[in-house]
Order: sequence, then structure tokens, then C-alpha cells
Amino acid sequence: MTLRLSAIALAFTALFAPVLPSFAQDAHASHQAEMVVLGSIEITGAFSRATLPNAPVGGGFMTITNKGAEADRLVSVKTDIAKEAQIHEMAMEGDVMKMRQLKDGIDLPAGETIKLEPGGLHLMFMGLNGAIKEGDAVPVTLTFEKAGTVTVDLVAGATAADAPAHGGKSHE
Ligand SMILES: [Cu+2]
Repeated sequence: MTLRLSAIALAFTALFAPVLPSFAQDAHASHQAEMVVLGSIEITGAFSRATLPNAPVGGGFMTITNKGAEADRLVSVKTDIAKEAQIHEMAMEGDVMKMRQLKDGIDLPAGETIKLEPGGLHLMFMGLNGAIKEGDAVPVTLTFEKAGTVTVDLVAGATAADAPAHGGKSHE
């Protein structure tokens, strides 16, 4: 199932990539390396992944550093591209890697860097309004307990069938 989806995903990417307006990719490219600073919180490397045209969910990834002397917490996420955005983690249940929602968010200890990445902690966009296309900038609003609220553009990379949304494994 995973392999078949992977082939379809690649086919769609190949089909649709050439018709993407090039200005859109250029316009968003500069966001990719951008660092977002909000009080003591630094966010780098934010990205999403292209999805299949009818995919129900998408994922979001980034690196969050708490440069402050006090712990903070990512408490909630929001995006207009989906009905709901959630904070998820991957965890072993017996032999099976499963994901689950972190209702209390993600703890950000003082001075530490937390990575949201495929196969680990991630943001999940549930009930996508439309497909995420490669090169899209997905605006996601993050709310931190102490630092406050900031909107970050997640630039969509290529589709990957083993994205954390839908499988349990990652090739990264
Ligand atoms: Cu998830």
C-alpha cells in the first residue's frame, strides 16, 4: 500500500511540477532559510511536504530553539489550509510506530533545541482544504505559552509517501 502510494505520488509530482508557475516558486524560495524570532524563541528550517491531490492530511516540520532562561511551550497551532491543525508525536506501541496528538503541546526547556521532523514530532493538518503543492508556502500560526503568537510560512518540499502523516517510517 505504501509503495503503491509512493509511485502515485511521484507520478503526480512529475505531472504537475512543470505547470507550477515559476514565479510562485521563486517568491517562496527566500522564505525557506528564514529564521523567525519571537521573544526567546527561534524557528528555523520550517517546511511542509506536497500531498496527493485528494490527501486528507498534511505535515509540518521545523526546528525550535528556546534561547531564554525560562522554559516555554508550544501550546497550539492553526492554519487556514485545513480544518484543524494538531501537534503530533511518533511513538512505539509494541513493535508498531504510531502517531498521537500531544494535547499539552511541546515542552521547550530553556536553552534547548527541539526538532519537528519526519518520523518524530510534527504538526499535522487535518482535513486539508486542497492539496499542498511543491513550492507552496503554508502559513501556520504557532502559539507559545510565554513568547506569544507568530505566523510562519512552511515551504512545501516534494511529496514523500512515507511522510509522518501516513506511515510510520521515514527515510530521513
Ligand atoms: Cu501526525
